[in-house]
Amino acid sequence: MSYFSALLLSVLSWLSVAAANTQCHDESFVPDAVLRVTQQNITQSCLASKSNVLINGTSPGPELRLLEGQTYWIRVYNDMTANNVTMHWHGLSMAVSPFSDGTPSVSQWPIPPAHFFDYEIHVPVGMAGTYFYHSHVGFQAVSASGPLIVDDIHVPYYYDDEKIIFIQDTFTNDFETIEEGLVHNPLVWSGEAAAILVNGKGGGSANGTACNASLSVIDVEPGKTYRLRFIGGTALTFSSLAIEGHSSLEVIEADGSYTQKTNTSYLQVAAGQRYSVLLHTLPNPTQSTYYIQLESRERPTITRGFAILNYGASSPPSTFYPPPNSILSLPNSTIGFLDYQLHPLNPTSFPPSSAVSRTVTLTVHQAVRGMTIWLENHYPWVETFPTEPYLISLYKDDGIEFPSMERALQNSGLDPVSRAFPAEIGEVIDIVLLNTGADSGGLDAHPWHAHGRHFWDLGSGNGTYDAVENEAKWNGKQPALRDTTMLYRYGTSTGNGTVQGWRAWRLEVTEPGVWMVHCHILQHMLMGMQTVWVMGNETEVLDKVPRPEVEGYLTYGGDVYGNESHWPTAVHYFDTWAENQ
Ligand SMILES: *[C@@H]1O[C@H](CO)[C@@H](O)[C@H](O)[C@H]1NC(C)=O
Ligand SMILES: *[C@@H]1O[C@H](CO)[C@@H](O)[C@H](O)[C@H]1NC(C)=O
Ligand SMILES: *[C@@H]1O[C@H](CO)[C@@H](O)[C@H](O)[C@H]1NC(C)=O
Ligand SMILES: *[C@@H]1O[C@H](CO)[C@@H](O)[C@H](O)[C@H]1NC(C)=O
Ligand SMILES: *[C@@H]1O[C@H](CO)[C@@H](O)[C@H](O)[C@H]1NC(C)=O
Ligand SMILES: *[C@@H]1O[C@H](CO)[C@@H](O)[C@H](O)[C@H]1NC(C)=O
Ligand SMILES: *[C@@H]1O[C@H](CO)[C@@H](O)[C@H](O)[C@H]1NC(C)=O
Ligand SMILES: *[C@@H]1O[C@H](CO)[C@@H](O)[C@H](O)[C@H]1NC(C)=O
Ligand SMILES: *[C@@H]1O[C@H](CO)[C@@H](O)[C@H](O)[C@H]1NC(C)=O
Ligand SMILES: *[C@@H]1O[C@H](CO)[C@@H](O)[C@H](O)[C@H]1NC(C)=O
Ligand SMILES: *[C@@H]1O[C@H](CO)[C@@H](O)[C@H](O)[C@H]1NC(C)=O
Ligand SMILES: [Cu+2]
Repeated sequence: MSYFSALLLSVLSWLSVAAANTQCHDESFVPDAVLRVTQQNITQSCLASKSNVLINGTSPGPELRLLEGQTYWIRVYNDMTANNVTMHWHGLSMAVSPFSDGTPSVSQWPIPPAHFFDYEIHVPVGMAGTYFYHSHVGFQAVSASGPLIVDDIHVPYYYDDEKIIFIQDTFTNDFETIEEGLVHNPLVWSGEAAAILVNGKGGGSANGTACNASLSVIDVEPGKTYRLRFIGGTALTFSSLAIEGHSSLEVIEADGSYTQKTNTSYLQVAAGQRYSVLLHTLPNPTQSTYYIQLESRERPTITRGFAILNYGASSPPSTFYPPPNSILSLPNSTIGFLDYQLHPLNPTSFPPSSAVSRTVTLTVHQAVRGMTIWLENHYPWVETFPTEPYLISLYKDDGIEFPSMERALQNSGLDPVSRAFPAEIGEVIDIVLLNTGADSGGLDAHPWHAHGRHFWDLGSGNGTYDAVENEAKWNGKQPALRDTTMLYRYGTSTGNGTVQGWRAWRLEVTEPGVWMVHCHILQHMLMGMQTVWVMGNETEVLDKVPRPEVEGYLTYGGDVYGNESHWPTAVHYFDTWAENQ
């Protein structure tokens, strides 16, 4: 049997899951976790108090811990009075039921103020790792996010303890002002990050101006092994970071997949990326504290932040402040970090280049058309498109035609009518992201993120992508599975439209669904740097949850959105799935 038909068979058996259970989530239904979203004024770092979207009253929100192999219901309350919200389970997309991915322009209507929505998540065994959750509405995710850890049944690496290092940035203006500016004609830029935060705190400097705010403290003991889980929860900042006095870090996980141990002395964490590293603490530390230094890269100015690695845990805990100057010299160039070095811990079903059925190039370009917008293969994705969530449109058949593969194949993979990239179940696609000079000639670096199935990250380069030549660079070893990797810039400017830089992914299309693929810089998203992929044909996509069960999802504030006087009735997708196995 060919690789292709074996794949199809496994998919067909999965598809037998058509009927859907529904259940009324009345007072007898107890969600596994609850998140409450509010809009409140808070102070962060050295900045004046401003409006932020918080989760359970904090930014980052509380840590969520799931166990692989289980199904969970997470209830999200929108306690705001004037804003919609959704929650996206970043990196877990393939584990969510069709309406649980949390994308307001694709998988669901947003949760209206004073309403709640129950998200269903089934984490298969093998998905243990480091994730996060965040709002997918506007610029809210600058603060509305928190760590999500999927615990292992059997941990493949030994460590004594683990610590989360949740990285965020913050800006002088509040999220609503920034959002208005980014879609304004002409563009009103957000400004550069005013601070980098670790676990919600941070001081340092921005563009040379010092900020002496108290730091987060990571308590450790000598002579132990810690798993540090770094989470790139920033809006804009591409962080380069290192730990004073601790120059050997071993990467063991990237974006929720275990890797073979890979040594590095520093890390680069872009918006949307996660890494776990093993840190072997010093047996006999000569200082009681060491700085963790973080710096922005690929921006016109440097924002610097610090946290503390503390061997001297004391009660009551001490307060620590940033050093007056930089302590560590972090590399200036970001290009190619860990590329061709990360390999999966256990072999995966990595398809060889001979199995690739199609190569899709996704060319990004910044244009000024009054507004400043990002185009993908000449099309932007802005507030005016789509006008309702894409999946909902497909169900209602009232706005968007189901994407045509025929039209897409004549247009580099993008169907210009439905503005989607269609893909057939069973295809193996190389997706090649291409960077180009803006109208002004400028170049930017972009952390591209895929919802849906994780891709094998094939690497990056400055010339052109050649599948066979690139495969040779792997030397028979497999690339790691990722969900967010960098489209680098290979210079700060070039000609208008000149291609300079590529990143390639290999994607095995196995499950029907509608998934976003976008740059994870929140500013760029609002300026149009987003795409949608429709995987599977109309029957395959829409029969996952058939009528009449789907009705409650089709209108804003519909039956599946609960409120004070209304219990929602939700589809139990994975219950059905389990019963049919
Ligand atoms: C969030 O807050 C609610 C109460 O306001 C609480 O019931 C819930 O457990 C909290 N969630 C987490 C993950 O801590
Ligand atoms: C909250 O912050 C916003 C700026 O983000 C400000 O306009 C508003 O007045 C503040 N509200 C309160 C109650 O302090
Ligand atoms: C909330 O979402 C609905 C549906 O997309 C939209 O009509 C409404 O304007 C949104 N409200 C706000 C405050 O953005
Ligand atoms: C950074 O600081 C320099 C010197 O004070 C100033 O000229 C420049 O405008 C600042 N840049 C930004 C982006 O704030
Ligand atoms: C990684 O570094 C450790 C020491 O920190 C060393 O023992 C090991 O051999 C290194 N591994 C590789 C692959 O270089
Ligand atoms: C930062 O503030 C702390 C507490 O007020 C103070 O002890 C420290 O000297 C300050 N550091 C600098 C560089 O100003
Ligand atoms: C990075 O560039 C700055 C300014 O050009 C230079 O001072 C610094 O030494 C460089 N750092 C490294 C690690 O190369
Ligand atoms: C950049 O190139 C595009 C496509 O050729 C063209 O429409 C646009 O006017 C150019 N922009 C500038 C500023 O030259
Ligand atoms: C990338 O290629 C372009 C065109 O050949 C060249 O101008 C540029 O210097 C290269 N950049 C890097 C970082 O090698
Ligand atoms: C969709 O694909 C399935 C195979 O998975 C096939 O049986 C069906 O006929 C296709 N439907 C359409 C509308 O093409
Ligand atoms: C609560 O939901 C029900 C059913 O969707 C709706 O009729 C009612 O208007 C909602 N109440 C509020 C206060 O929004
Ligand atoms: Cu971008």
